[in-house]
Amino acid sequence: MMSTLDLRGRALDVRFLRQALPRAEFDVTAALEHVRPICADVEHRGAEALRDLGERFDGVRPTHLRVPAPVLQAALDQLDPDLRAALEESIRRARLVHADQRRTDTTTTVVPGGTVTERWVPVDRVGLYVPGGLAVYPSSVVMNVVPAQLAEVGSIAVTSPPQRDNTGVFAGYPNPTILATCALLGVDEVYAVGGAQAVAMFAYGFTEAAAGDETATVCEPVSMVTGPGNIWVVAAKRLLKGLIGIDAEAGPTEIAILADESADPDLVAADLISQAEHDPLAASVLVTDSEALAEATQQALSRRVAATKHTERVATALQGRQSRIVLVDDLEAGLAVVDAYAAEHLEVQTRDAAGVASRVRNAGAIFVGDYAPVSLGDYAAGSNHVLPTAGSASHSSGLSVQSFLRGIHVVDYDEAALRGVAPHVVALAQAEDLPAHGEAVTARFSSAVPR
Ligand code: HSO
Ligand code: ZN
Repeated sequence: MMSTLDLRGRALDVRFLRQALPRAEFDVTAALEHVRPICADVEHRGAEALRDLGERFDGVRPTHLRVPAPVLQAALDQLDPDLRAALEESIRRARLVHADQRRTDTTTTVVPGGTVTERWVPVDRVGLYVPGGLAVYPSSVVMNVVPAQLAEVGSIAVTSPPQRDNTGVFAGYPNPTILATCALLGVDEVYAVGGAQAVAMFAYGFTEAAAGDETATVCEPVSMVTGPGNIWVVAAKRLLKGLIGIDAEAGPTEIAILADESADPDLVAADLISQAEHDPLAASVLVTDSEALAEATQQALSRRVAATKHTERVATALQGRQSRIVLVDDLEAGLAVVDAYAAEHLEVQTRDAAGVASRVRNAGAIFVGDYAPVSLGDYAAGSNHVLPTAGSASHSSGLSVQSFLRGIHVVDYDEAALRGVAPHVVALAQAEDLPAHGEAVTARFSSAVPR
């Protein structure tokens, strides 16, 4: 089912490993040219452009770009009770974990009379993108909104594409489960806009004049856009980055599993399939020093892939160039491979899984042992599921409270403290041929230069 990469007896330097385990093709650069005119259209024509683009790309011309409060309430009222309970538990656990990520301000006394305080200030306003269509992920609403709320972001808006199949009160609006999740989380500013145009809407904002007995709609520009999306959304985020902050460019999802012969091949197969289910471009990688496990996993995959709901999508992902069973000499080599790969999700299914996991350096999130599958983290572990993909786990972390905070250094020196360090500032300024920098300090202590 999956092809094997036999690295036994090979020297495992990072450059070689990166080439040997490529990601799927995900060409954001090419998509940039398509989204550029879309974003410009939203910038110049605002609401009218958003409606036209909704009609063109989502097959729906939304009557109201902003979802009215009664529609959000209707979505919550009709939410299946079991699903509501699951979402509530997911929210509760995520809040527990993310509450511990909150930062407190710190003040360092550098010298008597000279302090630097780091003040953590939340971003004023964020826009959260929630995909629609094939991928309807209320769990992603939770994973984006919870850290933003715990960071105390003052204003949170959500957008999701209008669904062409919606009927009744939901006609022309996003998926009702998405709307209900927003209502559960207390988010009341929700837009029926998807794709690249949604990112542009958040970046530029729009105003729509009142029509008839309706009040005007104003979407203020946001400082930051987060949330997963398809390639058009990713391209728009890249294009507008700078004007807005972004979380990360999320690529197709990935799971790597580091396993030895103690692992259960059926569980390994189930977990590889679980993430392959997202996308034909998803990557599933098994790294093992056990040929027997590799063989047994192949057999388990054949059985499970045939029986699972999205057989075709899963099979395409598992057979793509981005998915592999990697054979290594020993766990040491396995660790080198998973570190070079820097998976979005890494499962460790080995003896002393916790010990092995503690040695991993590069991964978006690590799942330890037989009872912590990635699906648990996707929905209800309390951890965040917005994680770095495409190897970016080697330098970035997943979405967190920190993502929505800025640490502002507040510098407060009195006269004596500045006087004490003045010669050093002057010396450094002279070394950099920036004498006016030094003069800004000495001006406070002499009147050598006329005021
Ligand atoms: N595994 C995905 C998140 C997700 N899974 C949402 C199910 N729903 C990326 O981490
Ligand atoms: Zn998932």
